[in-house]
Amino acid sequence: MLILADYFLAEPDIQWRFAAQMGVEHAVGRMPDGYMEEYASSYPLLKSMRDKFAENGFHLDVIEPACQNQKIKLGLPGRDEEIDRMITLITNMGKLGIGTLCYNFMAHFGWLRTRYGISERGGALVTGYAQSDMDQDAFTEAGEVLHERLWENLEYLQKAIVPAAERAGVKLALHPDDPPQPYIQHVGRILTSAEAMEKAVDLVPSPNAGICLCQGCFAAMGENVYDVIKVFAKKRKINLVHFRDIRGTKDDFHETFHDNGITDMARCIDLYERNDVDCCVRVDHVPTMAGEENNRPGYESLGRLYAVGYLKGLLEMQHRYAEISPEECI
Ligand SMILES: [Mn+2]
Repeated sequence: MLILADYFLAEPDIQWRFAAQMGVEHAVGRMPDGYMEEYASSYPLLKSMRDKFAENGFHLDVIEPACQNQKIKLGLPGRDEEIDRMITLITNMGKLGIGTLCYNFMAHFGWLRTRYGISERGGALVTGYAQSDMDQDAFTEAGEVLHERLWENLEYLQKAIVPAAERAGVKLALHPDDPPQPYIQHVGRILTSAEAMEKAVDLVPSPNAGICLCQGCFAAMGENVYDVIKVFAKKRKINLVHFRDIRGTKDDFHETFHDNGITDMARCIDLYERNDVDCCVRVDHVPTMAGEENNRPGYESLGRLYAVGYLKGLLEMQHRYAEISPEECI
């Protein structure tokens, strides 16, 4: 069964209160920006974070994201120290009952958007990405980063953290690349298709190695999101769901309200449940609505309230339907 969760900063803010008021009881927690490395290295700090959630009525189920870990991704000197820190984080999560780590393998560029004020339904503002908005002939300080090297680096990481996750009893949720472009300014990105995601989790096969099924990423890849859910659910590889949608293609797309994208969201919820997916689901990237400043594109409040309510309704419908025998439906 999918478990309704929301995304929280580590320190209580108004989003914590909104979540409590909406009846959300499970948390995907972000370690404090600027101090992620300290939290990832420290049992007492991570424990204090978990305890703060508990004091406010939330169970901290997921840590997202891991540290930037650019040396791991780019294969630079010092990557073993970053890997050791990631193993410490996973080990401490296991001790603290935080069951899932969501991490990504985007080198140099992380989550990337080129537009922040695109008009969606009713004039709500959403983010978007267009490959042509950036000079793709330009080089970054990362230089040319080839796919082959990234695959080697990912395998090196998986070989280290998958056994650690098994020992700790922690599930790994590898997030696809967003946007799913094979190259951005000569920096390769490898997790840009369903096939690549399958390959990635099978680098070191384990019941603990899985993915974050970020629906919007797979939609932007041009994948059939329903087939993706079925394939990864049958492999028991869905360890977290990001509930979001887009319009467009990987070369030019924008976010949407959760009920206004290219994907049938009710069908997605139905497929998770019918295929016995057991993990947290959280909304992501909400539109900025009337009266809001758009200071935090994708993370303002009103769109989030709407999205969580919508998701909660779909989940309740599905859970209720699953309890009812077919005869009772007639
Ligand atoms: Mn996502």
